[in-house]
Amino acid sequence: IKLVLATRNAGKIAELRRILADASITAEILGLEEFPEIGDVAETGLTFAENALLKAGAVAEQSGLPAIADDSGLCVDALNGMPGIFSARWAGRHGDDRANLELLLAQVSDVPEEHRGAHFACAAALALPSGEQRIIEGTLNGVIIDAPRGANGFGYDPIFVPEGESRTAAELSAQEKNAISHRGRAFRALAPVIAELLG
Ligand code: ITT
Repeated sequence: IKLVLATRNAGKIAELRRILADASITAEILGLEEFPEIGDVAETGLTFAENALLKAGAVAEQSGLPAIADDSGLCVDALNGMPGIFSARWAGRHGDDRANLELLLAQVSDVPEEHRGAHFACAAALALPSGEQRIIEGTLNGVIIDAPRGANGFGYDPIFVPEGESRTAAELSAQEKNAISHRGRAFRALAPVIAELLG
């Protein structure tokens, strides 16, 4: 059985391959590089769930195979939940993790420690070529710190300290991050659904 991973984000791909393997998903995972005819899917939704379903649905339809997608982001309390669904292009250029992180740091620089709350959110979508779809969300609460620390993970990990931790998400091992992360939670919950629908 084959399953297409409908994302071009290298950080997500590494985490998802491990999360799915640990959740005993035995399907052969194909990357989008195996489907050069599939272009970028416009993320026109207003929520993580809508965008994850748009990505998984388009790839399932165009590949003729079951597909999973992740739409995720960082929601900062002091910024009214932004960057949220705009996390990947917060500073303008899609996927410029360093610029996004620097802009966010500048935006919270005046926010006092007690108001530094934030959460990561991930919507995990499964779509079948038949049109059948499933969606499950996961979150990870934490705080935004003043300066980046750590070299693991991706995106905003160096400035995010998960609740109950003293290290940033970028100072956790991949295994430690997956155990508590928004993505780990969402896709571990989706795993039995994948197993059931793929048979
Ligand atoms: P695909 O659409 O191809 O999956 P993308 O990077 O465009 O890749 P999103 O629109 O879902 O994906 O944006 C997710 C952004 O949110 C990502 O670029 C990071 O900046 C941030 N993000 C999501 N999960 C994260 C995590 O676990 N750690 C750090 N940053 C994360």
